[in-house]
Amino acid sequence: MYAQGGHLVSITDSVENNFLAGTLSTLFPSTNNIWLGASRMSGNWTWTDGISFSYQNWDKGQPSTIAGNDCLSLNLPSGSWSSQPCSLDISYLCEVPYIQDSCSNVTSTSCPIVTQPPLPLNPCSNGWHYFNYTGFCYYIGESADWQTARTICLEFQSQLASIHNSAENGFIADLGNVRQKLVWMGLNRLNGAWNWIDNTPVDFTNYWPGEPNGDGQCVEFGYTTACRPPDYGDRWNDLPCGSLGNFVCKKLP
Ligand SMILES: [Ca+2]
Repeated sequence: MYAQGGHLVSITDSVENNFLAGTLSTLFPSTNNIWLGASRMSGNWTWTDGISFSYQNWDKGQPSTIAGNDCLSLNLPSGSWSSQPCSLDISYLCEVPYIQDSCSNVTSTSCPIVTQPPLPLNPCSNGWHYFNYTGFCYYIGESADWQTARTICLEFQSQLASIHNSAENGFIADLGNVRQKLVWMGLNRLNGAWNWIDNTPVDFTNYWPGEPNGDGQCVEFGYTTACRPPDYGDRWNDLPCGSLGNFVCKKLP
């Protein structure tokens, strides 16, 4: 599956859901259920490609509370969702192109229906969140100063997170709820220059206007205050490293 450059499909709204259910029912009239790319193996339902699990279309009585029914299937032709044992051997659909409108030509799906068991949906360990865009796993820890946060990440064989583009910044901002909480990242100038603790290049920054203003040696997502508009909630700020905050660790699966 990954070798073909795709992933199990995610669904963001009813238009996409109805389009997929209708199209698949027509193309594969004998198929009743198909895997989608979501599971609750980490406790909450999440899409493996990292998009928000906001749109939902559960069938009556679903998702099942039965232990082990932790993977998401699309029922055909109804388009309703149910939770199924992840070991179930049913068809699955790999990534499809983003559907601009419901009239898009369905023959452009990037990989075919196949009848093989799916690969594990979340390649990260329990409590960690996979972001398909970067290929890394992320973990949110709580209430530590910057050095303690760094040590905790190292104990997990990870590093305080480096951030290299706006997609990764947005993913971490949502994951860490940074509009409500101070969240440390792996950027500091303890040796005079700004460095990521994992030694990756500083090729992306996203500071508040006026920051970094030199009042600290470590960098956090500065949570929103009255004088800072909410839509700037994913911006950064330098702060004394001894401040207590949540933090984000990052590692490969
Ligand atoms: Ca500052």
